[in-house]
Amino acid sequence: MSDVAPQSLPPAAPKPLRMVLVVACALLDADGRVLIAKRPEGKALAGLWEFPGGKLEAGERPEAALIRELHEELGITVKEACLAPLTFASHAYDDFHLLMPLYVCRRWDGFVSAREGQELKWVAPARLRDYPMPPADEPLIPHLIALQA
Ligand code: 9L3
Ligand code: MG
Repeated sequence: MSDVAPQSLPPAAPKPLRMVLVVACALLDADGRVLIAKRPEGKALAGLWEFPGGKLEAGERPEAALIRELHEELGITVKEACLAPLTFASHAYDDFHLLMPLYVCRRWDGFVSAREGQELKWVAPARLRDYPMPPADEPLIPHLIALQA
């Protein structure tokens, strides 16, 4: 019998996660409250409150995707010049890595309405912690609180 220790294999490299690019928006009203939407039953992360937005389509610019999502979900028309980039969220889920720029928007045309039957709430940034959010959205809260300072 050999007393040479079996050669140990290097640890397997973690499988690279698929990157998913999502854009989100903090719509701010005249009182500085921010709009959050409850993810509906049947969707991933159902019941959690998020900043509205969604996935980029193939070849779409982030701002164009956000303007499209805000129109589809909330029925409002946003001009690109009214979207100000604020920060990025990044979160690794089990099966994909989400990268999500957050924009701030204070001006839009039309009235905010729940076009997809989602529950909507206008919330003071300091109260956002009262609403359970997806892990990507939660770290964005201090950035919104800082905006008001
Ligand atoms: N997501 C997280 N926070 C947000 C948004 C708009 C989206 N503020 C996550 C939820 C999903 C993924 O991004 O895992 C894609 O979103 P959707 O297309 O299911 O709304
Ligand atoms: Mg969406």
